[in-house]
Amino acid sequence: MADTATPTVIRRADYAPPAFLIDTVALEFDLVPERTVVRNTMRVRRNPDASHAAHFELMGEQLEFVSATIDGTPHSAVRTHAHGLSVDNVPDAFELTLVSVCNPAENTTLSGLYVSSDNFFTQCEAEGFRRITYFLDRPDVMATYTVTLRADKAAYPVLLSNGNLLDEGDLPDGRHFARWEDPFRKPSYLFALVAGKLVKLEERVRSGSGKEKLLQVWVEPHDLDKTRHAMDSLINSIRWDEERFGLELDLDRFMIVAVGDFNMGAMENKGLNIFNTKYVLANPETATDTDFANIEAVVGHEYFHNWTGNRVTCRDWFQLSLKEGLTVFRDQEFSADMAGGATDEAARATKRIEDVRVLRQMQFAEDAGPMAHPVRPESYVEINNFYTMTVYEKGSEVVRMYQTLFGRDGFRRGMDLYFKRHDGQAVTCDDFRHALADANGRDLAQFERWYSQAGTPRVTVSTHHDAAQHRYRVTLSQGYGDAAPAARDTQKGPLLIPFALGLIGANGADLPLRLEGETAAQGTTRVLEFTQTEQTFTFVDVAEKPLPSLLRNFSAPVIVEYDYSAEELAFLLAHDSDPFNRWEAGQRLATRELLGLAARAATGASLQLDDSVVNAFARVLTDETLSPAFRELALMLPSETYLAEQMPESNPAAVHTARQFVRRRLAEALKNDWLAIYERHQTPGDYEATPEAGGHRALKNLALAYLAELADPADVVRLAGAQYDAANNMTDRSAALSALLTAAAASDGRRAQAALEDFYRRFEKEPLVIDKWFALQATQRGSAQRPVIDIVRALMSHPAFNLKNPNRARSLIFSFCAANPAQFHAEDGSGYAFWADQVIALDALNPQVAARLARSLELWRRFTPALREKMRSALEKVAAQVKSRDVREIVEKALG
Ligand code: B3K
Ligand code: ZN
Repeated sequence: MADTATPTVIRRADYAPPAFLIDTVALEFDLVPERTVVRNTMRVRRNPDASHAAHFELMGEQLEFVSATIDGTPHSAVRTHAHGLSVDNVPDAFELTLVSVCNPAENTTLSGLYVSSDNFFTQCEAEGFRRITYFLDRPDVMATYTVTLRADKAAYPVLLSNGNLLDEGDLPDGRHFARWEDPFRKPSYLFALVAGKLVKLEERVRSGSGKEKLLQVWVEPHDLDKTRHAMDSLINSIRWDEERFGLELDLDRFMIVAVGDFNMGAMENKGLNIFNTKYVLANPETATDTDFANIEAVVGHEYFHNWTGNRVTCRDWFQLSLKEGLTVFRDQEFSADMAGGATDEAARATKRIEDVRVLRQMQFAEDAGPMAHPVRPESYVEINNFYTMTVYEKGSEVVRMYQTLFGRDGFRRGMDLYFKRHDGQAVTCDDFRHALADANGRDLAQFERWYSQAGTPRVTVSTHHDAAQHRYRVTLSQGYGDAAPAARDTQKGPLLIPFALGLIGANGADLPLRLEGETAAQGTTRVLEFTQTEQTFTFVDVAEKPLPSLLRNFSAPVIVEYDYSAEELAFLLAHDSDPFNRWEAGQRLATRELLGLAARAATGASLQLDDSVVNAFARVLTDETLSPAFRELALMLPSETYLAEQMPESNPAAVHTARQFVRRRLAEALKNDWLAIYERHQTPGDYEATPEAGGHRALKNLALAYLAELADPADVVRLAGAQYDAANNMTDRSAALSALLTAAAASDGRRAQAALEDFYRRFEKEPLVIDKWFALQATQRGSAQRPVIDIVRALMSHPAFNLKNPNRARSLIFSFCAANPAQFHAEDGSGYAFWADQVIALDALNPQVAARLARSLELWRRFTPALREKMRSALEKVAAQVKSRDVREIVEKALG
């Protein structure tokens, strides 16, 4: 597994079509954990569109070669080598049969064929298929597959693969077989098989054209009571894609399988989606409202890939955002439609706010560091390192901008043309852009820069009101500010930025908008097409000086700089008709205050909170016209990670002090309001997984979390303790436990300890809940007497901890290193030393998971000097010992 040689850089510019094509693949598996034999028969021919190649080159990794025949006769000119196998002297078209052996039981990378809880699973994207058989493992080689699975019937009663079941039956010696056929051509990364002791929830539905479809959710037997929500989410996804995009399920059968050991969220294998249990299993006792929402989103995401990814796939991995950005956009729209339909803007906005918060906190940070890359990267060493926030989330924003420019109908026209042109093909981001441009009669050449330029654009706004002429001028200028070196090299010129804007009058109402040269006003929100480095838009008939509401609904993934006063922000928070910008105003107000306080905290100066912030928060808190879900989002302060990144030098300790100070001040100043909210938003009776009920729980639990900040925690210990005991759902129970842990810092902590013990006993048999138990402890506040690193180190030896299980590793190690900044960045460097040890340990087991963890230190250059030096030594320690290409790429880029 070790790649000791200098890693090869793969470049987009070097793309060449494959010299050979594979039309059909017949796979036969004899499934045995330690020694699975795979027989692979391919129909191969030369690619008429490629230059002649002397050899047929197939990729292979961790395979034991057994035999090769060409057109039925043993072939002598087959050479195996470090990266696979070459066949010399091949005819123009031939049938090649290769037999090889792999070892799923020992496969801790969870890429290729592996064993989890004694069952077999596969994960092939991006380059896992070559760990199963020798193949031309690249997405522009599309074939139809038939798959025969043979295994011991008692140990592996269920045998699944892509497509439709052709045949099944018994074999001698207690074995049995199943044969599957996928009628659609697909790239190898979409291959899947599952074998084991699984049970299913099954449902038959009719698709839009009246065809019957069999839907199944497969899980381990004890989890059958947690499958209903995933099934409902699947049915809703099928309906939604028919209604919104006219896209129908193309197979007779669609299966989802849950697995407890999985590197990421889920995988869109054709007709056989494989999911991390975290994104399938839910019932009210074990899953939070957030879990329910995430399951709906991920089930939707993988289902939507059936068209955006599978029917039309990527030509090469540089085009990854073609399927991922587009499919994230589709899942975001699905969730928004499920929450608020097409018209409830406030309900849709809560989803939008959550998505933008993730983008800003994670993607903007990525764009500011050594891993910065365009939505369509130019090069990579390990493709698995490029399943990034940029490719996914910024990619989704890029797709959203087409819809913002052309409207829902124009976007749909573009999608229709895209499928008409490219169904069954492996294509590029340019092909997608051309379809959108052609369907809408537009030239989108400039828009291409969104795919090729890295870094977060900054839009600086200045305004001028001419009271005599009743004109209002808005001048926008764009650039990238002080971009990271990795981003700077890619920046060539101005972007086409759809900049949505409104103007608000003194009474709080939107003004009708008429641009100079127009005969009449058109609406109250305008999407300005901002294409120059600097551009001025002049509005006429503006008698009084308005307040601008900028970048409504976050119409482009940019940073907006405009000098609002605190009063103006409070006004926007109270009046903006755009719910996203109402939230945004509150965040700007809080961010500014918090950064000022953090700067003071860094010098040890005393802290004081401006009344304007308390008053603005009080108004939102008590405004019963606002939905509880919106209020919860508006009252949540920006995260410590986000705030630290906004400082000239990141100082996590100072940010923590400032944010804690503000939380406590808001808790104290508004104590009675929080208590009233806590009472008013109870949800008695049976648990309901609706957005409304979830909004009440969210606001109520936010109140509890603020109350837990009070210097005297007696009240909250009583409330949270009672809530913990009485809870009939995981949202309330985990929120109560979290509040008890927070309050423990100011009390003796016995109640928290008792609840932690109870929680463990109660859910000992529920791995996903035990993950929460680890995560809650890893992200807790801690104290000087009891730093969280000590707790985390102790938990590493807990019998339930297992480094090989990615969910468990994430719940303890990643939670601490990425979600507890004040403790992780402890001055003594203990967090970094722990991080280095864990990256090195994971590197030997599972490079993909290790590489994710490795990224926790990539912004080290932006921290205060003392931390910076300690981070550098930790990175150097990892760089000296790393074995995998995955981790090496990350730490070498970080050390640069
Ligand atoms: N396409 C997969 C991700 C595969 C990651 C490989 N390292 C899941 C998804 O985006 O739907
Ligand atoms: Zn995806």
